Amino acid sequence: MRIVLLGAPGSGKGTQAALLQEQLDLPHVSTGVLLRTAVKNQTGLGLKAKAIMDRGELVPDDVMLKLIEERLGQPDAANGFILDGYPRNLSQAESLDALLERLGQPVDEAIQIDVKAEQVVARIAKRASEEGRSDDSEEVVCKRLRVYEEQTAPVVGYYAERGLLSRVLGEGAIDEVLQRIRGVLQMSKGS
Ligand code: B4P
Repeated sequence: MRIVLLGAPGSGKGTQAALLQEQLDLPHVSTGVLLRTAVKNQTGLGLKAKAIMDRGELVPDDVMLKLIEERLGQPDAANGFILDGYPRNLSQAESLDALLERLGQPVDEAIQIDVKAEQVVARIAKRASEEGRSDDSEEVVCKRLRVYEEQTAPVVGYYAERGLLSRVLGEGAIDEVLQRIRGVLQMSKGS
Protein backbone atom coordinates (compact mmCIF):
# COMPACT_ATOMS: atom_id res chain seq x y z
CA MET A 1 0.00 0.00 0.00
CA ARG A 2 1.26 3.50 -0.88
CA ILE A 3 0.08 6.10 1.57
CA VAL A 4 0.65 9.88 1.58
CA LEU A 5 0.14 11.67 4.90
CA LEU A 6 -0.76 15.35 4.65
CA GLY A 7 -1.19 18.02 7.32
CA ALA A 8 0.21 21.24 8.73
CA PRO A 9 3.52 21.29 10.63
CA GLY A 10 2.73 19.81 14.03
CA SER A 11 -0.41 18.01 12.85
CA GLY A 12 1.16 14.67 13.77
CA LYS A 13 2.23 13.30 10.37
CA GLY A 14 5.62 12.16 11.59
CA THR A 15 4.18 10.80 14.83
CA GLN A 16 1.49 8.77 13.08
CA ALA A 17 3.74 7.58 10.25
CA ALA A 18 6.20 6.13 12.77
CA LEU A 19 3.38 4.13 14.42
CA LEU A 20 1.90 3.01 11.10
CA GLN A 21 5.32 1.85 9.96
CA GLU A 22 5.40 -0.71 12.78
CA GLN A 23 1.80 -1.81 12.42
CA LEU A 24 1.70 -2.09 8.62
CA ASP A 25 5.31 -3.17 8.13
CA LEU A 26 5.89 -0.46 5.54
CA PRO A 27 8.83 1.97 5.51
CA HIS A 28 8.20 5.46 6.85
CA VAL A 29 9.70 7.88 4.35
CA SER A 30 9.96 11.34 5.92
CA THR A 31 11.59 14.06 3.83
CA GLY A 32 12.08 16.08 7.05
CA VAL A 33 14.05 13.20 8.60
CA LEU A 34 16.06 12.65 5.37
CA LEU A 35 16.96 16.35 5.32
CA ARG A 36 17.82 16.52 9.04
CA THR A 37 20.07 13.45 8.62
CA ALA A 38 21.83 15.16 5.69
CA VAL A 39 22.29 18.30 7.82
CA LYS A 40 23.70 16.25 10.71
CA ASN A 41 26.12 14.41 8.40
CA GLN A 42 27.11 17.69 6.73
CA THR A 43 26.61 16.30 3.23
CA GLY A 44 26.41 18.68 0.26
CA LEU A 45 22.63 18.48 0.42
CA GLY A 46 22.65 19.08 4.17
CA LEU A 47 24.84 22.17 3.86
CA LYS A 48 22.50 23.55 1.20
CA ALA A 49 19.28 22.65 3.04
CA LYS A 50 20.12 23.84 6.56
CA ALA A 51 19.76 27.59 6.01
CA ILE A 52 16.53 27.07 4.04
CA MET A 53 15.00 24.86 6.74
CA ASP A 54 16.08 27.27 9.48
CA ARG A 55 14.15 30.03 7.68
CA GLY A 56 11.05 27.79 7.49
CA GLU A 57 11.09 27.76 3.70
CA LEU A 58 10.89 24.83 1.29
CA VAL A 59 14.02 23.20 -0.11
CA PRO A 60 13.96 23.49 -3.97
CA ASP A 61 11.74 21.01 -5.80
CA ASP A 62 14.54 19.56 -7.99
CA VAL A 63 16.63 18.76 -4.91
CA MET A 64 13.67 17.12 -3.18
CA LEU A 65 12.73 15.09 -6.25
CA LYS A 66 16.24 13.65 -6.47
CA LEU A 67 16.12 12.76 -2.78
CA ILE A 68 12.71 11.08 -2.94
CA GLU A 69 13.50 9.28 -6.19
CA GLU A 70 16.60 7.79 -4.61
CA ARG A 71 14.70 6.76 -1.46
CA LEU A 72 11.67 5.23 -3.20
CA GLY A 73 13.98 3.30 -5.52
CA GLN A 74 15.38 1.33 -2.57
CA PRO A 75 14.25 -2.32 -2.22
CA ASP A 76 12.33 -1.81 1.06
CA ALA A 77 9.94 0.59 -0.71
CA ALA A 78 9.06 -1.87 -3.47
CA ASN A 79 5.97 -3.17 -1.65
CA GLY A 80 4.69 0.19 -0.47
CA PHE A 81 5.54 3.07 1.84
CA ILE A 82 4.17 5.81 4.06
CA LEU A 83 5.19 9.22 2.74
CA ASP A 84 5.43 12.00 5.33
CA GLY A 85 6.30 15.55 4.25
CA TYR A 86 6.20 14.95 0.50
CA PRO A 87 4.61 16.28 -1.67
CA ARG A 88 4.61 19.79 -0.18
CA ASN A 89 3.38 21.80 -3.19
CA LEU A 90 1.53 21.12 -6.44
CA SER A 91 4.69 20.80 -8.48
CA GLN A 92 5.98 18.08 -6.09
CA ALA A 93 2.59 16.31 -6.30
CA GLU A 94 2.86 16.20 -10.10
CA SER A 95 6.49 15.04 -10.00
CA LEU A 96 5.59 12.31 -7.52
CA ASP A 97 2.79 11.05 -9.75
CA ALA A 98 5.15 10.92 -12.73
CA LEU A 99 7.80 9.09 -10.68
CA LEU A 100 5.32 6.57 -9.26
CA GLU A 101 3.85 5.97 -12.70
CA ARG A 102 7.35 5.11 -13.93
CA LEU A 103 7.77 2.73 -10.98
CA GLY A 104 4.29 1.27 -11.57
CA GLN A 105 3.33 2.18 -7.99
CA PRO A 106 0.56 4.81 -7.88
CA VAL A 107 -0.61 6.43 -4.62
CA ASP A 108 -3.44 4.39 -3.05
CA GLU A 109 -4.52 6.74 -0.30
CA ALA A 110 -3.84 10.34 0.78
CA ILE A 111 -4.82 11.16 4.35
CA GLN A 112 -5.12 14.73 5.57
CA ILE A 113 -4.69 15.12 9.34
CA ASP A 114 -6.72 18.14 10.46
CA VAL A 115 -5.64 20.08 13.55
CA LYS A 116 -6.58 23.65 14.53
CA ALA A 117 -3.83 26.29 14.21
CA GLU A 118 -3.73 27.00 18.00
CA GLN A 119 -3.10 23.31 18.64
CA VAL A 120 -0.22 22.99 16.19
CA VAL A 121 1.43 26.10 17.62
CA ALA A 122 1.13 24.65 21.15
CA ARG A 123 2.49 21.24 20.08
CA ILE A 124 5.49 22.71 18.32
CA ALA A 125 6.22 25.02 21.28
CA LYS A 126 6.26 21.91 23.48
CA ARG A 127 8.58 20.08 21.07
CA ALA A 128 10.85 23.16 20.93
CA SER A 129 11.27 23.05 24.70
CA GLU A 130 11.89 19.26 24.68
CA GLU A 131 14.01 18.73 21.55
CA GLY A 132 15.36 22.16 20.58
CA ARG A 133 14.87 21.68 16.82
CA SER A 134 16.36 24.75 15.14
CA ASP A 135 13.24 25.39 13.00
CA ASP A 136 10.78 25.16 15.92
CA SER A 137 11.28 28.73 17.23
CA GLU A 138 8.11 30.84 17.36
CA GLU A 139 9.17 33.07 14.46
CA VAL A 140 10.12 30.17 12.16
CA VAL A 141 6.97 28.23 13.04
CA CYS A 142 4.82 31.22 11.95
CA LYS A 143 6.68 31.22 8.65
CA ARG A 144 6.26 27.43 8.24
CA LEU A 145 2.52 27.75 8.83
CA ARG A 146 2.30 30.53 6.19
CA VAL A 147 4.25 28.39 3.71
CA TYR A 148 1.90 25.50 4.52
CA GLU A 149 -1.24 27.57 3.81
CA GLU A 150 0.14 29.04 0.59
CA GLN A 151 1.93 26.05 -0.92
CA THR A 152 0.99 22.79 0.78
CA ALA A 153 -2.74 23.19 1.50
CA PRO A 154 -3.58 23.09 -2.27
CA VAL A 155 -2.11 19.57 -2.41
CA VAL A 156 -5.18 18.40 -0.44
CA GLY A 157 -7.39 19.47 -3.39
CA TYR A 158 -5.05 17.73 -5.82
CA TYR A 159 -5.71 14.34 -4.18
CA ALA A 160 -9.41 15.09 -3.61
CA GLU A 161 -9.86 15.68 -7.36
CA ARG A 162 -8.34 12.28 -8.00
CA GLY A 163 -10.67 10.56 -5.52
CA LEU A 164 -7.78 9.55 -3.26
CA LEU A 165 -8.33 11.84 -0.25
CA SER A 166 -9.62 11.04 3.22
CA ARG A 167 -9.57 13.42 6.18
CA VAL A 168 -9.16 12.53 9.83
CA LEU A 169 -9.32 14.69 12.94
CA GLY A 170 -5.80 14.93 14.36
CA GLU A 171 -6.87 16.17 17.79
CA GLY A 172 -7.14 13.99 20.88
CA ALA A 173 -4.74 11.29 22.08
CA ILE A 174 -2.10 9.99 19.65
CA ASP A 175 -3.66 6.50 19.79
CA GLU A 176 -7.15 7.86 19.01
CA VAL A 177 -5.79 9.57 15.89
CA LEU A 178 -4.02 6.34 14.92
CA GLN A 179 -7.28 4.39 15.20
CA ARG A 180 -9.02 6.93 12.93
CA ILE A 181 -6.31 6.51 10.30
CA ARG A 182 -6.45 2.73 10.58
CA GLY A 183 -10.22 2.96 10.07
CA VAL A 184 -9.75 4.89 6.82
CA LEU A 185 -7.15 2.41 5.56
CA GLN A 186 -9.38 -0.52 6.45
CA MET A 187 -12.27 1.03 4.51
CA SER A 188 -10.14 1.71 1.45
CA LYS A 189 -8.79 -1.85 1.49
CA GLY A 190 -12.33 -3.18 1.61
CA SER A 191 -13.59 -0.96 -1.21
P1 B4P B 1 9.07 18.18 8.61
O1 B4P B 1 10.06 17.35 9.29
O2 B4P B 1 8.13 17.50 7.68
O3 B4P B 1 8.31 18.98 9.79
P2 B4P B 1 6.82 19.05 10.35
O4 B4P B 1 5.88 19.47 9.25
O5 B4P B 1 6.85 19.90 11.57
O6 B4P B 1 6.36 17.61 10.75
P3 B4P B 1 6.81 16.64 11.89
O7 B4P B 1 6.55 15.31 11.29
O8 B4P B 1 8.18 16.92 12.37
O9 B4P B 1 5.91 16.93 13.13
P4 B4P B 1 4.57 16.18 13.64
O10 B4P B 1 3.49 16.88 12.92
O11 B4P B 1 4.58 14.70 13.58
O12 B4P B 1 9.78 19.36 7.77
C1 B4P B 1 10.77 20.22 8.31
C2 B4P B 1 11.34 21.15 7.21
O13 B4P B 1 12.01 20.36 6.20
C3 B4P B 1 10.34 21.98 6.42
O14 B4P B 1 9.99 23.20 7.07
C4 B4P B 1 11.13 22.22 5.09
O15 B4P B 1 12.07 23.26 5.22
C5 B4P B 1 11.87 20.93 4.88
N1 B4P B 1 11.14 19.98 4.01
C6 B4P B 1 10.62 18.77 4.41
N2 B4P B 1 10.00 18.17 3.36
C7 B4P B 1 10.13 19.01 2.30
C8 B4P B 1 9.67 18.97 0.94
N3 B4P B 1 8.95 17.94 0.48
N4 B4P B 1 9.97 20.01 0.12
C9 B4P B 1 10.68 21.04 0.56
N5 B4P B 1 11.13 21.17 1.82
C10 B4P B 1 10.86 20.16 2.70
O16 B4P B 1 4.56 16.42 15.21
C11 B4P B 1 4.74 17.64 15.86
C12 B4P B 1 4.66 17.48 17.38
O17 B4P B 1 3.32 17.22 17.78
C13 B4P B 1 5.49 16.35 17.96
O18 B4P B 1 6.25 16.85 19.02
C14 B4P B 1 4.48 15.33 18.46
O19 B4P B 1 4.89 14.67 19.64
C15 B4P B 1 3.25 16.16 18.74
N6 B4P B 1 2.01 15.43 18.52
C16 B4P B 1 1.71 14.66 17.46
N7 B4P B 1 0.47 14.14 17.58
C17 B4P B 1 -0.05 14.64 18.76
C18 B4P B 1 -1.32 14.50 19.46
N8 B4P B 1 -2.31 13.74 18.97
N9 B4P B 1 -1.48 15.16 20.62
C19 B4P B 1 -0.49 15.94 21.12
N10 B4P B 1 0.73 16.10 20.52
C20 B4P B 1 0.93 15.46 19.35
